[in-house]
Amino acid sequence: KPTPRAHSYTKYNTWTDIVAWMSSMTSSSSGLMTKQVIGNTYEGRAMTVLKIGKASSSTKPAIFMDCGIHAREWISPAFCQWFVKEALSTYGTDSQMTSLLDQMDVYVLPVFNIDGYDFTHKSNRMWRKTRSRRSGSSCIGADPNRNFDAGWCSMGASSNPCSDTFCGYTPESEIEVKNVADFIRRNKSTIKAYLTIHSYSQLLLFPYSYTYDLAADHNELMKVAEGASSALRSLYGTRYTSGPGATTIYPAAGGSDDWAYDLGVKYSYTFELRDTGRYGFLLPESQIKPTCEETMLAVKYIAAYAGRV
Ligand code: ING
Ligand code: ZN
Repeated sequence: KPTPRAHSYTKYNTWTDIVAWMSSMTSSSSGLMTKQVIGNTYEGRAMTVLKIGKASSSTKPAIFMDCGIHAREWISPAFCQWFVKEALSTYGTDSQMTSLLDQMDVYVLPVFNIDGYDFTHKSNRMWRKTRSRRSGSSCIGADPNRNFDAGWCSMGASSNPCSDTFCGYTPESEIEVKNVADFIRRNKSTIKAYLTIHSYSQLLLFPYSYTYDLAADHNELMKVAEGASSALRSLYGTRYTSGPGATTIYPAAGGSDDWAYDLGVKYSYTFELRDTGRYGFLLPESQIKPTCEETMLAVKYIAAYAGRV
């Protein structure tokens, strides 16, 4: 059995590496981070949410962030790992991170679509969907970002199980989607922001994607997105475009941000990280550090805004 490669924040880590990393980070966090299993994937892997924040006797507002909804978007789980490292290592020294974690809890799901992520490391680097099977079709998986109960399968999604944007047999038919939706429903009263990290295109999207109608909070969501994008750009000049999904990228129903928003999580955003297509999903490891550093500024901006009193 080969020795697993040591954990590195500037490499694309395997699921096995990430499991070991979650345990060691939790143990060494001095109580700042706890982990909880929210359910298993289709293939039986434990979906673990990391809760980061200073323990408090009163209820704190929270943010939920997931990475790796789509298997091949490797920069996304790399960002969640970077975020956790930064949160734990700068708490107590960085004033913004300290007040953020004093006032709020951040729930991080480092890899949403674990079965798919593992498959991209072992068999097909360009796999996007889950790995669920159903009798009646030889095609595998559904698109988790078409499987949420938000205008489900009405546009920009396919009812063909062989399509890369297959919406699934019913809303939340994918167990990974159901596990996350159940967790957010259970914690709905505390969750003020929902952030989901994808790649690529350098976009900061917000509802709606399932309709061309503007969200009730459109102006505020746009203002916050533009503030976050300019914070991001301040580091290396990377340009992001902000706007509603339907007109900024393409119409697509069943997405997690639209679902969270309609549930009542107002600050609901989809990030599409670097690049704009030169490398696409195959972003070189040399770009992990700058991408994560600049994205931290945008995430901290939204967190500070959503947690303001
Ligand atoms: N893009 C997203 C996708 O799922 C998206 C765009 C965002 C769709 C929000 C629906 C809702 O297609 C990538 N790159 O996955
Ligand atoms: Zn994606």
